[in-house]
Amino acid sequence: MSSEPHYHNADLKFSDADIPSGRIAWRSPSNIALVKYWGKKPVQIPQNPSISFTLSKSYSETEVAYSPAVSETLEMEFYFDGQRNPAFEEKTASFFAGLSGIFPFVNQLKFVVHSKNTFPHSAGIASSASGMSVLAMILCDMERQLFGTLQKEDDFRRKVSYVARLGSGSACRSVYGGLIIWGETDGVTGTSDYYGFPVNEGIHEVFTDYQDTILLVDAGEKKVSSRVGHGLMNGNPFAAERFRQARANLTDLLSALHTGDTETFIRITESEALTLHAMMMTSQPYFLLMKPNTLQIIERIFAFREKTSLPVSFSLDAGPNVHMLYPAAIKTEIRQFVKNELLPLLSPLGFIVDEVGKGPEKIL
Ligand code: 2P0
Repeated sequence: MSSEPHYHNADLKFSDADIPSGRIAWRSPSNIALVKYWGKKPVQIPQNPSISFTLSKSYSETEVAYSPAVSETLEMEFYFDGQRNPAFEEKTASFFAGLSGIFPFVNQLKFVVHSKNTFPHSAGIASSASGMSVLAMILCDMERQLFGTLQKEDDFRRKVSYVARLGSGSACRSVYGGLIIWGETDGVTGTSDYYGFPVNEGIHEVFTDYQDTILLVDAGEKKVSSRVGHGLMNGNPFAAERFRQARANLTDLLSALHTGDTETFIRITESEALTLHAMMMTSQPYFLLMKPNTLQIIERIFAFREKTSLPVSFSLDAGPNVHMLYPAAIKTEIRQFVKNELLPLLSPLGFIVDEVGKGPEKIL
């Protein structure tokens, strides 16, 4: 069992005469889980380990300007796409306030946050993953710059991932590129319930530049948040079996990722996507996040795979959009498939051609 790191540090405070001003900006990607996290214990501890691909083009870009607060309390303005956004402001201010034991300096500062996404938020593309991981990057980078701590990259990333997890579970996996496990996993040293752990060593080359075309079926706000969905797993009659299955799937998927076994990859990732939504349908109250065109697209993918024998599969996040996963080598065939068969089933926003990415990037 890896133990919880202790990040509370009363020394991370400025002397009153020395409260700095500055600006810092990062870009952090979303991720798509292959084995899903759905169900958690306090505080933000997953009921089962999950693994994801970090994406490349679907990211949040956030700039934080900080200056001395007028009073000894955290002050914040949050602008999303250039507009003041009270909902995000409240969420981010309460995230920062909850971190005042880890970063006591947050109470001494006023923050003006400007953020934007390259994809529609709240549509089941993990916007909380990119949005919360980018804030965690910024806070830890502030600590590193202003207090001279976290000089070792491993220590830095681990703390970022720990902090991101407190904002949103899936966010802790966006802190690194490639394949990331979050949650203690049998046989994988270094994995933890408290932070994500990259597992890119020994991965078969077919999976190192995997593609994810995100088919936007419906980009509206969803009716049931992931926070509520996770909570409903507490009363779900299939929960214990689901958590056991996820563990077994993770072990089998890891082995497929090492050997380049796309058949097993397809079987496990598609089953994980459908099981995630089955958990929603079997919760009380039950709910549905798939739309008719979600199912239409899935059936088209089944038929296309049957006809062509190409290794293309789907995954779903907590929303109606379909993530179509395939090796880079079949990009051309997939582009034709999207154009010929899938476009009429998509919302006006169309699709995003994404792929496995390298993780967060500092921009200021
Ligand atoms: C995942 N999802 O593994 C799963 C699969 C969506 C579907 O984690 O409550 O935003 O903030 O920890 O991480 C989405 O839930 O939930 C999610 P919180 P989060 O990616």
